Amino acid sequence: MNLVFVYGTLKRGFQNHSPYMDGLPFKGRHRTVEMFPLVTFGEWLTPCLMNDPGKGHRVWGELFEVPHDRLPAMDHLEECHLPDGYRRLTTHIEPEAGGEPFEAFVYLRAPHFVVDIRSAPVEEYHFDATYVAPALRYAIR
Ligand code: PCA
Repeated sequence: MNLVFVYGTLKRGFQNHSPYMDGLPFKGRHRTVEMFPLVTFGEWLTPCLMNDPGKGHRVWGELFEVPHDRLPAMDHLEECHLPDGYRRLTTHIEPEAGGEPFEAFVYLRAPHFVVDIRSAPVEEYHFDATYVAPALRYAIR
């Protein structure tokens, strides 16, 4: 079992949650211990936590328990196999409900691959109906 902290479209009710995380145990709202820039970028308005600790905000997201066999599809969605994709790394997070920080996986992208930034850094990503999920992009382009 893996702990995965999600801050973007993998959160409950967001576009990529049901296809990739349906039925996985929700472990509550959490916040990163370190600050990171959370921005949207590119023509698909992709939310992205930039691997640039110390800038931006302590970021809010949701923690889930993810079995090993569910990780490959999530990693593929986040383009971990591509040079400019996200990387599933660990960071410390803190429960909103209180308690000690602990480590969880999080998808981060190297700052030099985050081009065409469309928003100022925020502490929480809110639902954006104009986000275009990867599976739908072929229909637009
Ligand atoms: N999905 C992942 C990373 C960015 C995104 O949209 C998440 O929600 O954490």
